[in-house]
Amino acid sequence: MSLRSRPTDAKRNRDTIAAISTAAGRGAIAVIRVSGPDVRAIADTIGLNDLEARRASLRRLDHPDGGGGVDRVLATLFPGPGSYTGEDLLEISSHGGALVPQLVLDAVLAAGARPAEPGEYTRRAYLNGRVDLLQAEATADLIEAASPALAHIALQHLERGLSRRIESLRAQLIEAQALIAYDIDFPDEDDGPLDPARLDAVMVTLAGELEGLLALAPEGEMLREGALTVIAGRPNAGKSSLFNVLVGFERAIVTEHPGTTRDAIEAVVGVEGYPFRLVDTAGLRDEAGDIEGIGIEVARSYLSRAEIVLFCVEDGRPLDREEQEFLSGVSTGRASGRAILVRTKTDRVEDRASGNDRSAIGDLPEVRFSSVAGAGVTRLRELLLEAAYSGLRSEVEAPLVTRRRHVRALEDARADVEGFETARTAGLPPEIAATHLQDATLRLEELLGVVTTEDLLDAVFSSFCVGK
Ligand SMILES: Nc1nc2c(ncn2[C@@H]2O[C@H](COP(=O)(O)OP(=O)(O)O)[C@@H](O)[C@H]2O)c(=O)[nH]1
Ligand SMILES: [Mg+2]
Repeated sequence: MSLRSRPTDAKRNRDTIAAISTAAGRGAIAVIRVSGPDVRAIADTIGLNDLEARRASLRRLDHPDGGGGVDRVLATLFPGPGSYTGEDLLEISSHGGALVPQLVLDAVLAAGARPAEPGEYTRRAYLNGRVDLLQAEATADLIEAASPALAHIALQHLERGLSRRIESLRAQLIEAQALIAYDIDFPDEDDGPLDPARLDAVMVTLAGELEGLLALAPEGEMLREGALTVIAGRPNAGKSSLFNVLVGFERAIVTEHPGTTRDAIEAVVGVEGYPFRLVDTAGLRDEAGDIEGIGIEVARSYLSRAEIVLFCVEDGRPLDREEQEFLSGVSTGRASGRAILVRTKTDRVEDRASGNDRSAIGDLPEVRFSSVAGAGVTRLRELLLEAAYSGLRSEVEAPLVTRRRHVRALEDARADVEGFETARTAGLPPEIAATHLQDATLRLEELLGVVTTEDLLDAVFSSFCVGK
């Protein structure tokens, strides 16, 4: 694997790039950004000559091939290296809409820039040392955030909250290696040989912090797409009605007839700013007809991935064997311990014959709910938050990893730290054991982007939008 740049990349990274950085559509203004060594020359060619650094100037922008003005714009030059990208950067605020920003971009391209690739501004910011890789990812997270909770975390990462935490872990790893190296080089110094307690202390802190970051990681990942919350239960149990109450408007088909929800319907809802991806599925039953059968397959495919299962049963009706089996299946599956029993239609309990079933199912949390009377919603929201985000909510300011890439790097680092401890306990020579610590350090450096490969950068930046 090649570290950092290939020759072609080096050349590509010297191009001057341009893109419309605002979203398409009707709007008062649009922002076109131009970055690279030729920015000033390009600015001169399109009528934006002699721009004062970091001061917005109202100018007429011309097409370099003549034919009159394109727009009146506000142009600001941010000279490198103190700009977003670390290069000379020109920001042009033009009028918005479908046409004008495109004409401005055309003029800039005609003057010698090339169209920017997705994420290329931030990639350059990273390559020029303006941000580390975690901050670059946080930029994308902030743009994509659909929930206040993710936006909050992304902003924290943008301000190096996570980076500082990882750097401190890296410093501890290096300290441990220094202690070992000192012991190897000067085994008979005055202080005597390395005090194992000192190394132990560093290793304990390190392992604890890695553990802490990994413990909250599943919640961090859930923040990106929402905790997958599958509403399950027999036909007519009140699933779609529950879905509608949670979504807050009529979206699923609610029907008197069993089996009308033919496929899954999804909606992302925010509970106190935390995202849940709600799925309404067809009822689970084995004597299903064809159409219902499709829905059941959908339900099962979701269930294997579900973080939470809201299992609906009409209040007062005892769970039959199949339902009980299903629930015990859930609690041994992925959504382990995350099933919530929803006793539905509580407004109708008097109608029912008898036998209010109060038998607790294991220690499943349960809620009595009525979509008609609007009862149980508050309790249900609490249970949802508890099931998906309890760790995060109790440690709001803790840096949180939000991506698979982060989790993998931290898990690898943890394995390396464990490898070191095993080697040390087995009495291996310290310089051999310490190679595990070097590996762990490398994992964290990759996480920060201190060392990286082009492949990794391509993977990180390809998910960005053009203009970022
Ligand atoms: N009285 C009462 N009826 C309800 C309640 N929730 C749902 N229903 C009715 O029960 C039937 C089935 O509801 P639905 O949400 O479609 O169930 P699904 O098949 O599980 O999706 C419909 O006639 C609903 O109007 C409730 O809280 N109270
Ligand atoms: Mg339904």
